[in-house]
Amino acid sequence: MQKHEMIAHARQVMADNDRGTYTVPTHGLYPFQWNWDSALSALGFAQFDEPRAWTEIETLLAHQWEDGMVPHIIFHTPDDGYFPGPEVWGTERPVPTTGITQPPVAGFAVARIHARARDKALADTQARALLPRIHAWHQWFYRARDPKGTGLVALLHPWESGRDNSVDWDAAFTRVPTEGVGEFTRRDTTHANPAHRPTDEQYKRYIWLVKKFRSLGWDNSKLHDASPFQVVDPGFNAILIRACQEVAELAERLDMPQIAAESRVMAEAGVAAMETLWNEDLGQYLCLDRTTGAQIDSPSIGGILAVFAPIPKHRAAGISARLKVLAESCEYLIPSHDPTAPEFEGLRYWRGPVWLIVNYMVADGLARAGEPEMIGRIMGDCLRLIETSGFAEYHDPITADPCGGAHFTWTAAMIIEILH
Ligand code: 9WN
Repeated sequence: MQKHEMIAHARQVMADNDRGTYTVPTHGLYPFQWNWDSALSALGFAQFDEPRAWTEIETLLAHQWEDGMVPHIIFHTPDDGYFPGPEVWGTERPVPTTGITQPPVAGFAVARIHARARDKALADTQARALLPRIHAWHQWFYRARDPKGTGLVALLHPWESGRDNSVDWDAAFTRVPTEGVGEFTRRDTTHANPAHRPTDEQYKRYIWLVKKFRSLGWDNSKLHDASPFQVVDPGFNAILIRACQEVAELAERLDMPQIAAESRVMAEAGVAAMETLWNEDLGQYLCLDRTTGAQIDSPSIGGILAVFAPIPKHRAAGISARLKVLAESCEYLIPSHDPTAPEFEGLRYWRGPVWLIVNYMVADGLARAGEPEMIGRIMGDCLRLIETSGFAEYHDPITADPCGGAHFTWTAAMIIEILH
């Protein structure tokens, strides 16, 4: 496929999923606005329609909670094609939202869109309006999800990670009960192949956590300590740290010194604390189970995505070396789980498949760290996957089989990013 054809196709996917002021990840499977999908999709919009890109992030942040949290789903219009819908979450917001969050990539997206904006006046106005809200979200993270001030935030629900059924959560999930979750009907498996999705057993635990947090009135001053699931994910923290750093730099340029100074402090503490997640045997970062205090022995993409943060140069070189090893066991980088590990499943969601958004962030981190060796391979694999199998939600790293939902917004946005 020619470059211009691929871009045209990607723009069509984005247009089809555009609901005017926000995009849905894909029609049918995900009929609402998702947090990190929107931020990453805005990067794609910005390549051809800057006002539309800003609107995407504006809409997301318009639904920020009073305590600073930015929810993971905004249920703009009713749709019973997705479970769990607003009635399960019961957050009682004017426009219903979930009560948990997602990777805070919006700060990075705003800085990047601002940096390459053609309409500088619009970019300045938008960034000035958005930065205080994004900063409040970042501060919320360290207040609500790092109450002991370790420098790293914990996830309280796998859906917060964006990597819902990663092997990383398996051991910690055994401590989440299933009693009392009641009967429910999943809707995802009517839109996508059940073999590509999480299991029913995992869904029971996802719902148990939702009900637990709901019983606490979604009060974020209580949720952290009450949750049996508290996992520190290097990938998630890397996104937060990078966002804090980008916000610091942009705030400085826009003469917002307090936001700049506070953001810098959060980013520096985060980078220092990331070191506790490094695992020398595997040559990558690992998750930490905060309830046991132990590292989680699971070689997933979370520990590779850590390179998105401004980690020390020798650690970025370590991640590049790790990618070289991973490249030997798959056809397409980057598998979301090490293909040589027994838990690897090439088609099942976050237990093996390649996700273009992760590839994009890892490649960006490597470039920033001055470690270019694997970037061409990663970006080339993204293009080969789409050429072979279309704009799927995710792809098998060995066969390129398209998985999950088709016609996917952020997959299209990443192709637009890569080809521009
Ligand atoms: C739950 C929308 C979202 C992504 C996540 C991805 C998947 C939802 C689901 O889809 O999660 O949030 O129901 O499976 O794991 O990263 O944001 O594309």
